[in-house]
Amino acid sequence: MGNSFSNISAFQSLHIVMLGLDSAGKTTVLYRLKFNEFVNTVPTIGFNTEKIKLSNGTAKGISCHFWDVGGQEKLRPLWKSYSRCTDGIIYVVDSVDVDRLEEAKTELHKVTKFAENQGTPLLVIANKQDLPKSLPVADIEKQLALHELTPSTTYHVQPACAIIGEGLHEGMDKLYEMIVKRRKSLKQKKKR
Ligand code: G3D
Ligand code: MG
Repeated sequence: MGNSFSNISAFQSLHIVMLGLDSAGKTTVLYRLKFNEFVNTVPTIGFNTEKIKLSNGTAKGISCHFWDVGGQEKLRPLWKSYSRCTDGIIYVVDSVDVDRLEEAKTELHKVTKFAENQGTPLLVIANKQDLPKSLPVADIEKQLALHELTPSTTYHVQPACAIIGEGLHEGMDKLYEMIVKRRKSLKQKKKR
């Protein structure tokens, strides 16, 4: 019995890393998911980590261990070790910060090219959609050249506003769905 997601037990914790340039909204996403309310953030020096049981959507009840790694240039060398062998990568983008989209693209492509990250599902959060000059998801997808990512990378781009939490649960459902699909296909490959 159960649905198509039943092969990940509610007791099993998923390991999720959250990356993105400084000020994209990563820590706001983390605490919004944790407390279901807005928490004022300060720039992350190093990382924040939280165990969160998802409370909504198809992934409801699933435990996730999130690592929110600082996005300042001097901290980005850390991304490689934090993203290694995770179940999923969340990449948060400031949809208004058009001037830094090229930089965001370069850093994202670097991360998905690491050997240990091959095939790890990717959720791109197009954050700050509440702001009037925010770029629509189609433009973000294009500017980040997501179609040029390694063919094994499955991804979803989710418009969101981390301050009020809009789009976050939908995004987590998509990520969860991609993680389950990947596990199934890895299992089938092992059987062959
Ligand atoms: P980071 O962890 O990626 O560095 P933070 O980013 O979570 O610290 O957020 C950086 C700033 O963006 C914060 O504002 C935060 O409130 C704001 N922010 C995060 N998400 C959203 C959003 O969806 N919409 C809007 N309008 N702002 C958002 P401050 O003023 O503290 O720098
Ligand atoms: Mg932060």
